[in-house]
Amino acid sequence: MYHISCTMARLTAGAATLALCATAGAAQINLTVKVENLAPANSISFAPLHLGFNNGSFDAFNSGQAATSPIVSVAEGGSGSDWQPAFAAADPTATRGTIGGLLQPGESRSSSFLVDTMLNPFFTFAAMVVPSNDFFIGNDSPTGFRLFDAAGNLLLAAIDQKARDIWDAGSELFDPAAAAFVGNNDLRTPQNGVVSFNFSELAGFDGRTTGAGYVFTSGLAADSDVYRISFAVVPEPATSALMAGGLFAVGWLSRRRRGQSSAADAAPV
Ligand SMILES: [Ca+2]
Ligand SMILES: [Ca+2]
Repeated sequence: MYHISCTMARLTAGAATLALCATAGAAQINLTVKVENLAPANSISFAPLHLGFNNGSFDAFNSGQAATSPIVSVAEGGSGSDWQPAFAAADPTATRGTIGGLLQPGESRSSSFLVDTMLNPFFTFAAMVVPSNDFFIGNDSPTGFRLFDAAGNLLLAAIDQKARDIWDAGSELFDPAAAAFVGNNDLRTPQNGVVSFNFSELAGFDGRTTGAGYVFTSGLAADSDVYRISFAVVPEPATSALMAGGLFAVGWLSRRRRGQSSAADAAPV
């Protein structure tokens, strides 16, 4: 609808069209997303971050309820092999992706995404916490993090996660021998519980050697910072090109009018 009116305006008007179309183009922005592991040295690492810019319709889990396969595929193995397709089915126009491989304490990683701020103003994320059997970070409310207002302005510079924000999916029993990053992740014992906050159980892995080679020490308190996702808008080449093209057209029109007028007057240009 918006783009149609832009096209119609382009057919009938001049400079006013430029402003309209520039606004429509600004709905598409390039956004850099940076993830940082803020946990203490030798504490938790994170599996890849699964993310989606979306319309707020995909709800991956609920606190106090049994975890279903989409969030279990993040919490028990980190792959998100069910989370990504479930997201796509619930919200086909969402922009989804992942960032990184293993993110160890002190590490950071960035990636850029082309986001339609009108269609997809909300941000949803999920990443497995390791070592663990079924721990993760993620937003319970699909509308909990609104990144863009109606005009496309970025509302949120960062999402900070503390140890108290870490979830236990309640799907696999605590067992270091079956935990990812310190044990055999192919093993599992069903927990048949519900999703709930839990970081204290992570201390049960203290002294275990991780897959990255460091000896794990949780060292976490409830208000320990563990993870940050930050957002920064980068200049959008397509918008710049559109603006430059529009300005060029206006300049060409005014030169052309001068040329016509001069020709009518039979005066040299
Ligand atoms: Ca929920
Ligand atoms: Ca568990």
